[in-house]
Amino acid sequence: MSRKVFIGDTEYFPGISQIEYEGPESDNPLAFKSYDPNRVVAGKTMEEHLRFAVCYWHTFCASGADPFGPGTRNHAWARAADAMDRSRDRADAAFEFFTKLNVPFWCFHDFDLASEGASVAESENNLKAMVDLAKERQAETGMRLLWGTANMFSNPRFMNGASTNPNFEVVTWAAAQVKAALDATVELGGESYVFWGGREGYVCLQNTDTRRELEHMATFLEKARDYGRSIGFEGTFLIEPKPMEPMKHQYDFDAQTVIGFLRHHGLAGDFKLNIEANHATLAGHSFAHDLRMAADAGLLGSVDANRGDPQNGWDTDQFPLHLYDCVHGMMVILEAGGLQPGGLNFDAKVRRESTDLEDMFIAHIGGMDSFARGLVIADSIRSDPRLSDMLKNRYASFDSGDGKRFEDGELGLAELRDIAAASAEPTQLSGKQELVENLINDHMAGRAAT
Ligand code: XLS
Ligand code: NI
Ligand code: NI
Repeated sequence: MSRKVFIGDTEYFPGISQIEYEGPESDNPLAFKSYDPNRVVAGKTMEEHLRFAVCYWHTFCASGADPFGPGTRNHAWARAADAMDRSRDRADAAFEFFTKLNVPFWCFHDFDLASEGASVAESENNLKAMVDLAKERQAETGMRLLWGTANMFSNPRFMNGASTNPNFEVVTWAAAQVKAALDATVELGGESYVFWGGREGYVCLQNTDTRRELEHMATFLEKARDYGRSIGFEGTFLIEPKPMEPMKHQYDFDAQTVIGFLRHHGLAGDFKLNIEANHATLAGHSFAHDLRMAADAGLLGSVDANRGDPQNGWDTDQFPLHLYDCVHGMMVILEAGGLQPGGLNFDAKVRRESTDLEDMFIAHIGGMDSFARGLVIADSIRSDPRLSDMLKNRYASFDSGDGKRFEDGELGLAELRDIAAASAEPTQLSGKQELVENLINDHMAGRAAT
Protein backbone atom coordinates (compact mmCIF):
# COMPACT_ATOMS: atom_id res chain seq x y z
CA MET A 1 0.00 0.00 0.00
CA SER A 2 1.44 3.31 -1.02
CA ARG A 3 -0.90 5.36 1.17
CA LYS A 4 -0.01 6.03 4.79
CA VAL A 5 -2.58 4.41 7.04
CA PHE A 6 -2.83 6.87 9.86
CA ILE A 7 -2.19 10.51 10.40
CA GLY A 8 -0.39 12.40 13.16
CA ASP A 9 0.40 10.52 16.37
CA THR A 10 -3.02 9.16 17.33
CA GLU A 11 -4.54 6.09 15.73
CA TYR A 12 -8.32 6.53 15.95
CA PHE A 13 -9.20 3.11 14.59
CA PRO A 14 -6.78 0.83 16.38
CA GLY A 15 -6.92 -2.81 15.46
CA ILE A 16 -8.31 -2.03 12.00
CA SER A 17 -5.78 -2.19 9.23
CA GLN A 18 -6.02 -1.47 5.52
CA ILE A 19 -9.23 -2.93 4.07
CA GLU A 20 -8.32 -5.22 1.18
CA TYR A 21 -10.17 -7.15 -1.49
CA GLU A 22 -10.28 -10.80 -0.41
CA GLY A 23 -12.89 -12.10 -2.83
CA PRO A 24 -16.29 -13.79 -2.49
CA GLU A 25 -15.00 -16.72 -0.47
CA SER A 26 -13.67 -14.54 2.36
CA ASP A 27 -15.58 -14.51 5.64
CA ASN A 28 -13.65 -11.56 7.01
CA PRO A 29 -16.20 -8.80 7.75
CA LEU A 30 -13.41 -6.25 7.32
CA ALA A 31 -12.58 -7.17 3.72
CA PHE A 32 -14.14 -6.48 0.35
CA LYS A 33 -15.86 -9.48 -1.22
CA SER A 34 -16.71 -7.84 -4.54
CA TYR A 35 -15.13 -4.40 -4.67
CA ASP A 36 -11.78 -4.96 -6.32
CA PRO A 37 -10.68 -1.44 -7.30
CA ASN A 38 -8.50 -2.68 -10.16
CA ARG A 39 -10.97 -5.13 -11.70
CA VAL A 40 -11.99 -4.03 -15.17
CA VAL A 41 -15.71 -4.08 -16.01
CA ALA A 42 -17.08 -2.65 -19.27
CA GLY A 43 -13.76 -1.07 -20.15
CA LYS A 44 -13.01 0.72 -16.88
CA THR A 45 -11.80 -0.28 -13.43
CA MET A 46 -14.30 -0.54 -10.59
CA GLU A 47 -12.59 2.41 -8.93
CA GLU A 48 -13.13 4.52 -12.06
CA HIS A 49 -16.77 3.51 -12.42
CA LEU A 50 -17.86 3.84 -8.84
CA ARG A 51 -15.85 6.83 -7.57
CA PHE A 52 -16.81 6.22 -3.95
CA ALA A 53 -16.85 9.07 -1.45
CA VAL A 54 -17.28 9.13 2.34
CA CYS A 55 -19.34 11.96 3.79
CA TYR A 56 -18.00 13.91 6.73
CA TRP A 57 -21.29 14.78 8.42
CA HIS A 58 -22.89 11.45 9.24
CA THR A 59 -19.61 9.62 9.63
CA PHE A 60 -17.54 11.98 11.78
CA CYS A 61 -19.93 14.62 13.18
CA ALA A 62 -23.00 12.61 14.17
CA SER A 63 -23.16 10.94 17.55
CA GLY A 64 -26.34 8.94 17.06
CA ALA A 65 -28.63 11.50 18.73
CA ASP A 66 -32.31 11.31 17.75
CA PRO A 67 -35.34 13.39 18.84
CA PHE A 68 -35.86 11.00 21.76
CA GLY A 69 -32.38 10.76 23.18
CA PRO A 70 -28.75 11.83 23.02
CA GLY A 71 -25.93 10.23 21.10
CA THR A 72 -24.91 6.65 21.69
CA ARG A 73 -21.34 7.14 20.49
CA ASN A 74 -18.58 9.10 22.18
CA HIS A 75 -15.80 9.04 19.65
CA ALA A 76 -12.25 9.93 20.64
CA TRP A 77 -12.09 12.63 17.95
CA ALA A 78 -15.07 14.50 19.42
CA ARG A 79 -13.79 14.91 22.97
CA ALA A 80 -11.35 17.85 23.01
CA ALA A 81 -12.59 20.88 24.96
CA ASP A 82 -11.55 23.46 22.36
CA ALA A 83 -13.60 23.60 19.16
CA MET A 84 -10.59 24.05 16.85
CA ASP A 85 -8.81 21.11 18.53
CA ARG A 86 -11.91 19.02 17.99
CA SER A 87 -11.98 19.99 14.31
CA ARG A 88 -8.34 19.01 13.89
CA ASP A 89 -8.79 15.66 15.69
CA ARG A 90 -11.84 14.95 13.58
CA ALA A 91 -9.92 15.66 10.37
CA ASP A 92 -7.14 13.29 11.42
CA ALA A 93 -9.66 10.58 12.27
CA ALA A 94 -11.44 11.16 8.96
CA PHE A 95 -8.31 10.91 6.84
CA GLU A 96 -7.27 7.77 8.72
CA PHE A 97 -10.70 6.27 8.00
CA PHE A 98 -10.67 7.26 4.30
CA THR A 99 -7.21 5.79 3.85
CA LYS A 100 -7.91 2.53 5.64
CA LEU A 101 -11.15 2.10 3.71
CA ASN A 102 -9.38 2.85 0.42
CA VAL A 103 -11.94 5.26 -1.02
CA PRO A 104 -10.69 7.90 -3.45
CA PHE A 105 -13.04 10.76 -2.46
CA TRP A 106 -14.65 12.62 0.44
CA CYS A 107 -17.39 15.29 0.80
CA PHE A 108 -18.09 17.94 3.45
CA HIS A 109 -20.25 20.87 4.57
CA ASP A 110 -18.42 24.01 5.73
CA PHE A 111 -19.40 23.50 9.37
CA ASP A 112 -18.63 19.80 9.44
CA LEU A 113 -15.01 20.61 8.78
CA ALA A 114 -14.75 23.77 10.93
CA SER A 115 -16.90 25.09 13.72
CA GLU A 116 -19.04 28.14 13.05
CA GLY A 117 -17.70 31.38 14.56
CA ALA A 118 -19.53 34.26 16.22
CA SER A 119 -19.31 36.43 13.07
CA VAL A 120 -19.03 35.95 9.32
CA ALA A 121 -15.31 36.80 9.47
CA GLU A 122 -14.62 34.38 12.33
CA SER A 123 -16.40 31.55 10.52
CA GLU A 124 -14.39 32.29 7.38
CA ASN A 125 -11.14 32.14 9.36
CA ASN A 126 -12.09 28.87 11.06
CA LEU A 127 -12.89 27.35 7.70
CA LYS A 128 -9.68 28.64 6.10
CA ALA A 129 -7.59 27.10 8.87
CA MET A 130 -9.27 23.72 8.41
CA VAL A 131 -9.02 23.90 4.64
CA ASP A 132 -5.26 24.39 4.99
CA LEU A 133 -5.07 21.29 7.17
CA ALA A 134 -7.31 19.25 4.86
CA LYS A 135 -5.17 20.28 1.91
CA GLU A 136 -2.09 18.92 3.65
CA ARG A 137 -3.91 15.71 4.51
CA GLN A 138 -5.07 15.32 0.91
CA ALA A 139 -1.49 15.70 -0.30
CA GLU A 140 -0.23 13.14 2.25
CA THR A 141 -2.90 10.53 1.51
CA GLY A 142 -3.86 11.06 -2.14
CA MET A 143 -7.49 11.68 -1.17
CA ARG A 144 -9.56 13.92 -3.47
CA LEU A 145 -12.61 16.06 -2.79
CA LEU A 146 -15.74 14.94 -4.67
CA TRP A 147 -17.75 17.96 -3.58
CA GLY A 148 -18.13 20.67 -0.98
CA THR A 149 -21.29 22.35 0.26
CA ALA A 150 -22.57 24.78 2.90
CA ASN A 151 -24.83 23.89 5.80
CA MET A 152 -27.57 26.52 5.57
CA PHE A 153 -30.20 24.63 7.52
CA SER A 154 -28.91 23.84 11.04
CA ASN A 155 -28.38 27.34 12.44
CA PRO A 156 -31.71 28.73 13.77
CA ARG A 157 -31.28 31.82 11.56
CA PHE A 158 -32.17 29.59 8.62
CA MET A 159 -35.45 28.37 10.11
CA ASN A 160 -37.38 30.03 7.25
CA GLY A 161 -34.91 29.05 4.54
CA ALA A 162 -31.61 30.37 3.20
CA SER A 163 -31.82 31.86 -0.31
CA THR A 164 -35.64 31.72 -0.10
CA ASN A 165 -35.81 33.34 3.34
CA PRO A 166 -38.40 36.16 3.56
CA ASN A 167 -35.78 38.25 5.38
CA PHE A 168 -33.07 39.69 3.09
CA GLU A 169 -30.57 39.81 5.99
CA VAL A 170 -30.62 36.04 6.17
CA VAL A 171 -30.08 35.77 2.41
CA THR A 172 -26.82 37.72 2.80
CA TRP A 173 -25.61 35.36 5.54
CA ALA A 174 -26.38 32.44 3.28
CA ALA A 175 -24.39 34.14 0.50
CA ALA A 176 -21.43 34.63 2.83
CA GLN A 177 -21.44 30.91 3.59
CA VAL A 178 -21.68 29.85 -0.05
CA LYS A 179 -18.86 32.23 -0.99
CA ALA A 180 -16.57 30.76 1.68
CA ALA A 181 -17.59 27.18 0.88
CA LEU A 182 -16.88 27.77 -2.83
CA ASP A 183 -13.48 29.21 -1.95
CA ALA A 184 -12.82 26.10 0.16
CA THR A 185 -13.99 23.74 -2.59
CA VAL A 186 -11.73 25.39 -5.16
CA GLU A 187 -8.77 25.37 -2.76
CA LEU A 188 -9.23 21.63 -2.20
CA GLY A 189 -9.67 20.86 -5.89
CA GLY A 190 -13.32 19.76 -5.52
CA GLU A 191 -14.89 18.24 -8.60
CA SER A 192 -18.40 19.59 -7.87
CA TYR A 193 -20.27 21.90 -5.53
CA VAL A 194 -23.64 20.84 -4.08
CA PHE A 195 -26.77 22.76 -3.16
CA TRP A 196 -29.14 20.66 -1.15
CA GLY A 197 -32.09 22.98 -0.50
CA GLY A 198 -32.16 22.33 3.25
CA ARG A 199 -35.07 24.56 4.27
CA GLU A 200 -35.80 26.04 0.84
CA GLY A 201 -39.53 25.41 0.85
CA TYR A 202 -42.42 26.13 3.15
CA VAL A 203 -44.46 24.78 6.02
CA CYS A 204 -47.43 27.16 5.65
CA LEU A 205 -48.52 28.04 2.13
CA GLN A 206 -50.70 30.92 3.33
CA ASN A 207 -47.80 32.87 4.88
CA THR A 208 -45.50 32.28 1.90
CA ASP A 209 -45.00 34.13 -1.40
CA THR A 210 -43.81 31.08 -3.33
CA ARG A 211 -43.36 32.94 -6.62
CA ARG A 212 -41.05 35.49 -5.05
CA GLU A 213 -39.11 32.86 -3.08
CA LEU A 214 -38.46 30.79 -6.20
CA GLU A 215 -37.25 33.88 -8.06
CA HIS A 216 -34.88 34.61 -5.18
CA MET A 217 -33.56 31.06 -5.29
CA ALA A 218 -32.82 31.34 -9.02
CA THR A 219 -31.06 34.69 -8.58
CA PHE A 220 -29.02 33.32 -5.70
CA LEU A 221 -27.91 30.28 -7.69
CA GLU A 222 -27.02 32.47 -10.64
CA LYS A 223 -24.83 34.71 -8.45
CA ALA A 224 -23.20 31.68 -6.82
CA ARG A 225 -22.45 30.28 -10.28
CA ASP A 226 -20.96 33.59 -11.40
CA TYR A 227 -18.79 33.85 -8.29
CA GLY A 228 -17.63 30.23 -8.61
CA ARG A 229 -16.63 30.71 -12.23
CA SER A 230 -14.88 34.00 -11.35
CA ILE A 231 -12.56 32.20 -8.89
CA GLY A 232 -11.75 29.45 -11.37
CA PHE A 233 -14.22 26.74 -10.34
CA GLU A 234 -14.57 24.59 -13.43
CA GLY A 235 -16.54 21.78 -11.85
CA THR A 236 -20.25 21.07 -11.85
CA PHE A 237 -22.78 22.80 -9.63
CA LEU A 238 -25.26 20.24 -8.36
CA ILE A 239 -28.79 20.53 -7.01
CA GLU A 240 -29.88 17.69 -4.75
CA PRO A 241 -33.65 17.17 -5.01
CA LYS A 242 -35.70 16.26 -1.93
CA PRO A 243 -39.48 16.54 -1.61
CA MET A 244 -39.89 17.17 2.13
CA GLU A 245 -38.13 17.11 5.49
CA PRO A 246 -37.30 19.37 7.17
CA MET A 247 -39.90 21.53 5.37
CA LYS A 248 -43.36 20.19 4.61
CA HIS A 249 -42.77 20.99 0.96
CA GLN A 250 -39.33 21.63 -0.56
CA TYR A 251 -38.93 23.48 -3.82
CA ASP A 252 -36.41 20.99 -5.25
CA PHE A 253 -39.06 18.28 -5.02
CA ASP A 254 -37.65 15.64 -7.37
CA ALA A 255 -35.49 15.26 -10.46
CA GLN A 256 -38.11 16.40 -12.94
CA THR A 257 -39.03 19.46 -10.86
CA VAL A 258 -35.40 20.52 -10.65
CA ILE A 259 -34.81 19.90 -14.36
CA GLY A 260 -37.76 22.17 -15.20
CA PHE A 261 -36.50 24.85 -12.78
CA LEU A 262 -32.94 24.79 -14.14
CA ARG A 263 -34.13 24.99 -17.73
CA HIS A 264 -36.65 27.72 -16.98
CA HIS A 265 -33.94 29.87 -15.38
CA GLY A 266 -31.22 29.14 -17.94
CA LEU A 267 -29.06 27.32 -15.39
CA ALA A 268 -28.88 23.90 -17.03
CA GLY A 269 -25.50 24.63 -18.62
CA ASP A 270 -23.72 24.88 -15.26
CA PHE A 271 -25.94 22.87 -12.92
CA LYS A 272 -26.70 19.17 -12.86
CA LEU A 273 -28.39 16.90 -10.32
CA ASN A 274 -27.11 15.02 -7.32
CA ILE A 275 -29.63 12.20 -6.95
CA GLU A 276 -30.08 10.77 -3.46
CA ALA A 277 -31.76 7.37 -3.28
CA ASN A 278 -33.70 8.10 -0.09
CA HIS A 279 -34.94 11.43 -1.45
CA ALA A 280 -36.23 9.76 -4.61
CA THR A 281 -38.19 7.25 -2.55
CA LEU A 282 -39.59 10.01 -0.32
CA ALA A 283 -40.91 11.63 -3.51
CA GLY A 284 -42.78 8.42 -4.30
CA HIS A 285 -40.29 7.34 -6.97
CA SER A 286 -37.58 4.72 -7.07
CA PHE A 287 -33.87 5.53 -6.97
CA ALA A 288 -33.55 4.33 -10.58
CA HIS A 289 -36.46 6.53 -11.69
CA ASP A 290 -34.85 9.77 -10.55
CA LEU A 291 -31.50 8.65 -11.98
CA ARG A 292 -33.19 7.95 -15.30
CA MET A 293 -35.01 11.31 -15.40
CA ALA A 294 -31.73 13.13 -14.74
CA ALA A 295 -29.84 11.00 -17.26
CA ASP A 296 -32.49 11.48 -19.96
CA ALA A 297 -32.10 15.25 -19.54
CA GLY A 298 -28.31 14.97 -19.77
CA LEU A 299 -28.17 16.28 -16.20
CA LEU A 300 -27.06 13.30 -14.12
CA GLY A 301 -24.23 14.74 -12.07
CA SER A 302 -23.60 12.64 -8.99
CA VAL A 303 -25.28 10.31 -6.51
CA ASP A 304 -25.88 10.26 -2.76
CA ALA A 305 -25.82 6.52 -2.30
CA ASN A 306 -28.06 5.48 0.56
CA ARG A 307 -31.52 3.99 1.05
CA GLY A 308 -34.66 4.61 3.05
CA ASP A 309 -36.83 2.22 4.97
CA PRO A 310 -39.88 1.07 3.03
CA GLN A 311 -42.09 1.41 6.12
CA ASN A 312 -40.83 4.84 7.22
CA GLY A 313 -41.70 8.15 5.63
CA TRP A 314 -38.51 10.02 6.42
CA ASP A 315 -34.87 10.27 5.40
CA THR A 316 -33.41 7.35 7.34
CA ASP A 317 -30.13 7.57 5.38
CA GLN A 318 -29.31 3.90 5.68
CA PHE A 319 -26.41 2.30 3.89
CA PRO A 320 -27.29 1.13 0.36
CA LEU A 321 -27.23 -2.61 0.98
CA HIS A 322 -30.23 -3.65 -1.09
CA LEU A 323 -28.82 -5.30 -4.15
CA TYR A 324 -31.77 -4.68 -6.48
CA ASP A 325 -31.51 -0.91 -5.94
CA CYS A 326 -27.82 -1.04 -6.78
CA VAL A 327 -28.42 -3.16 -9.89
CA HIS A 328 -31.26 -0.96 -11.15
CA GLY A 329 -29.24 2.16 -10.38
CA MET A 330 -26.08 0.93 -12.07
CA MET A 331 -28.07 -0.06 -15.17
CA VAL A 332 -29.05 3.60 -15.58
CA ILE A 333 -25.59 4.90 -14.70
CA LEU A 334 -23.90 2.61 -17.24
CA GLU A 335 -26.44 3.55 -19.87
CA ALA A 336 -25.70 7.23 -19.16
CA GLY A 337 -21.98 6.65 -19.75
CA GLY A 338 -20.97 6.90 -16.09
CA LEU A 339 -20.94 9.53 -13.36
CA GLN A 340 -17.59 11.24 -13.79
CA PRO A 341 -16.81 13.91 -12.56
CA GLY A 342 -19.49 12.88 -10.03
CA GLY A 343 -19.37 9.76 -7.91
CA LEU A 344 -21.18 7.64 -5.34
CA ASN A 345 -21.18 9.48 -2.02
CA PHE A 346 -22.32 7.50 1.02
CA ASP A 347 -24.74 10.03 2.49
CA ALA A 348 -25.57 7.36 5.04
CA LYS A 349 -25.23 6.76 8.73
CA VAL A 350 -24.83 3.64 10.78
CA ARG A 351 -27.86 2.94 12.94
CA ARG A 352 -27.99 4.50 16.41
CA GLU A 353 -27.70 1.01 17.83
CA SER A 354 -24.55 0.15 15.82
CA THR A 355 -22.06 1.41 18.35
CA ASP A 356 -18.82 -0.47 17.66
CA LEU A 357 -16.10 1.49 15.92
CA GLU A 358 -15.79 -1.26 13.33
CA ASP A 359 -19.47 -0.80 12.36
CA MET A 360 -18.47 2.34 10.43
CA PHE A 361 -16.15 0.22 8.30
CA ILE A 362 -18.58 -2.68 7.97
CA ALA A 363 -21.32 -0.34 6.73
CA HIS A 364 -19.11 1.31 4.10
CA ILE A 365 -17.64 -2.03 3.00
CA GLY A 366 -21.19 -3.32 2.52
CA GLY A 367 -22.15 -0.27 0.47
CA MET A 368 -19.06 -0.59 -1.71
CA ASP A 369 -19.55 -4.32 -2.23
CA SER A 370 -23.24 -3.80 -3.05
CA PHE A 371 -22.47 -1.22 -5.73
CA ALA A 372 -19.59 -3.32 -7.07
CA ARG A 373 -21.99 -6.27 -7.41
CA GLY A 374 -24.58 -3.92 -8.88
CA LEU A 375 -22.03 -2.79 -11.47
CA VAL A 376 -21.05 -6.32 -12.49
CA ILE A 377 -24.65 -7.54 -12.65
CA ALA A 378 -25.85 -4.43 -14.51
CA ASP A 379 -23.06 -4.86 -17.05
CA SER A 380 -24.00 -8.50 -17.49
CA ILE A 381 -27.68 -7.59 -18.04
CA ARG A 382 -26.75 -4.86 -20.45
CA SER A 383 -24.71 -7.23 -22.55
CA ASP A 384 -27.56 -9.76 -22.73
CA PRO A 385 -29.19 -9.04 -26.11
CA ARG A 386 -32.56 -10.35 -24.88
CA LEU A 387 -33.25 -7.17 -22.92
CA SER A 388 -31.95 -4.72 -25.49
CA ASP A 389 -33.78 -6.54 -28.31
CA MET A 390 -37.00 -6.51 -26.32
CA LEU A 391 -36.69 -2.79 -25.72
CA LYS A 392 -35.87 -2.07 -29.33
CA ASN A 393 -38.74 -4.21 -30.64
CA ARG A 394 -41.20 -2.53 -28.27
CA TYR A 395 -40.79 0.74 -30.15
CA ALA A 396 -40.19 -0.74 -33.61
CA SER A 397 -43.37 0.81 -35.02
CA PHE A 398 -41.65 4.21 -34.84
CA ASP A 399 -38.59 3.04 -36.78
CA SER A 400 -40.05 3.39 -40.26
CA GLY A 401 -43.12 4.46 -42.21
CA ASP A 402 -45.72 6.68 -40.57
CA GLY A 403 -44.36 5.99 -37.08
CA LYS A 404 -41.03 7.46 -38.15
CA ARG A 405 -42.79 10.41 -39.78
CA PHE A 406 -44.65 11.04 -36.50
CA GLU A 407 -41.37 10.98 -34.53
CA ASP A 408 -39.94 13.46 -37.00
CA GLY A 409 -42.90 15.76 -36.37
CA GLU A 410 -44.20 15.41 -39.92
CA LEU A 411 -47.75 14.24 -39.18
CA GLY A 412 -50.49 16.56 -37.91
CA LEU A 413 -53.39 15.51 -35.71
CA ALA A 414 -55.81 15.23 -38.65
CA GLU A 415 -53.38 13.03 -40.59
CA LEU A 416 -52.93 10.81 -37.55
CA ARG A 417 -56.71 10.54 -37.37
CA ASP A 418 -56.92 9.45 -41.00
CA ILE A 419 -54.29 6.73 -40.45
CA ALA A 420 -56.33 5.44 -37.48
CA ALA A 421 -59.58 5.55 -39.43
CA ALA A 422 -58.06 3.49 -42.23
CA SER A 423 -56.69 0.77 -39.96
CA ALA A 424 -58.05 -2.01 -37.78
CA GLU A 425 -57.96 -2.08 -33.96
CA PRO A 426 -54.26 -1.80 -32.86
CA THR A 427 -52.34 -5.01 -32.24
CA GLN A 428 -52.01 -5.89 -28.56
CA LEU A 429 -48.33 -5.75 -27.54
CA SER A 430 -47.47 -7.49 -24.26
CA GLY A 431 -45.30 -5.49 -21.84
CA LYS A 432 -43.54 -8.72 -20.78
CA GLN A 433 -42.76 -7.31 -17.34
CA GLU A 434 -42.37 -10.72 -15.72
CA LEU A 435 -40.04 -11.83 -18.49
CA VAL A 436 -37.86 -8.76 -17.89
CA GLU A 437 -37.88 -9.32 -14.13
CA ASN A 438 -36.97 -13.00 -14.58
CA LEU A 439 -34.15 -12.04 -16.87
CA ILE A 440 -32.74 -9.64 -14.27
CA ASN A 441 -33.07 -12.35 -11.61
CA ASP A 442 -31.17 -14.79 -13.83
CA HIS A 443 -28.26 -12.37 -13.90
CA MET A 444 -28.56 -11.65 -10.17
CA ALA A 445 -28.44 -15.36 -9.42
CA GLY A 446 -25.32 -16.22 -11.26
CA ARG A 447 -25.15 -15.49 -14.94
CA ALA A 448 -22.87 -12.64 -13.88
CA ALA A 449 -19.58 -13.86 -12.41
CA THR A 450 -19.53 -11.82 -9.22
C1 XLS B 1 -30.09 15.80 3.58
C2 XLS B 1 -29.15 15.84 2.49
C3 XLS B 1 -27.76 16.37 2.84
C4 XLS B 1 -27.04 16.77 1.59
C5 XLS B 1 -25.91 17.69 1.80
O1 XLS B 1 -31.14 15.19 3.52
O2 XLS B 1 -29.06 14.57 1.91
O3 XLS B 1 -27.06 15.42 3.56
O4 XLS B 1 -26.58 15.66 0.88
O5 XLS B 1 -26.33 18.90 2.34
NI1 NI C 1 -27.68 13.98 0.49
NI1 NI D 1 -30.76 13.08 2.62
